[in-house]
Amino acid sequence: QQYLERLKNKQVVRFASQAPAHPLWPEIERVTLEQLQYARLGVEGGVWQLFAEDGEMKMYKREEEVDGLAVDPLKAVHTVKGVTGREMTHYFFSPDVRFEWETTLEQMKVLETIADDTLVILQIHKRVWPASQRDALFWSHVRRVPNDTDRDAQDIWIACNHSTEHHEAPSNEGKMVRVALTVCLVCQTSIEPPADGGPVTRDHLTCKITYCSVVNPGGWVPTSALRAVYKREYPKFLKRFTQYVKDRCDKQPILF
Ligand code: 18C
Repeated sequence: QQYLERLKNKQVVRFASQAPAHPLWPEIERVTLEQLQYARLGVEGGVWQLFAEDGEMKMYKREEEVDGLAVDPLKAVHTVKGVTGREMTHYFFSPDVRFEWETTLEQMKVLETIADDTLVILQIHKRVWPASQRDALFWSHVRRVPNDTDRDAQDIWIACNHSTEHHEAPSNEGKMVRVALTVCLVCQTSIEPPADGGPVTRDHLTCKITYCSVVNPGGWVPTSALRAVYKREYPKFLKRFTQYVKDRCDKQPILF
């Protein structure tokens, strides 16, 4: 009975999107669920190295190279009060607000709307002198996932970005170097209900965030310069993005 109920829940989530009819769907489904599992694994065990910390925010990396190019996987955890996982992932996914928080961007274009929750996006990033300018072409998907391990807990929300190809933006045109990326933002809300039984407000919300990213910068970049950019840009991003969502949601009705 429990199994059937779980299955039913999963199907409601799955078929709520129009994306399953798209040829990219099997990959979107697979990568998103893989990223969810990967994000849920802890950072214990000695392979992750803490490289930045600020209050509740902790950022870890694993130093890895492919053909001499640093592709260090990054995992960050953070706890933000006053917002829900749905709100966090919504603003991470929504192209309408990307320039409000994403400081590495020069241009962005939605190349295809696969569904309300699934887009193909082309981004041109700011150039870091003296390296060549980079662009990124990826599908972006957001969804709610029922919490299998604790049925009383709030659902989990995930936004996932993964490199793809698109006929409108071949990678071999122009002087831009294309990066390859797999990124996810996984969020879970907890509610500390008011002791007096009153209504739940933003004061009772805590959102636990895990952000994972692997970026292959493409072309050639010296490892030390690249690691210096990572060290500066990732903490800046996560602090700015989470503050943006807090400010944006303040005084707004809660979106669970
Ligand atoms: O996840 C994030 N943002 C999402 C929405 O934009 C999406 C984007 C991922 C970023 C891909 C990286 C693109 C290359 C950027 C190059 C320029 C960065 C510096 C600009 C400074 C003014 O998922 C949040 C992303 C947070 C930022 C990540 C920085 C990653 C750096 C990658 C370096 C690539 C090589 C640049 C050359 C460096 C030369 C020393």
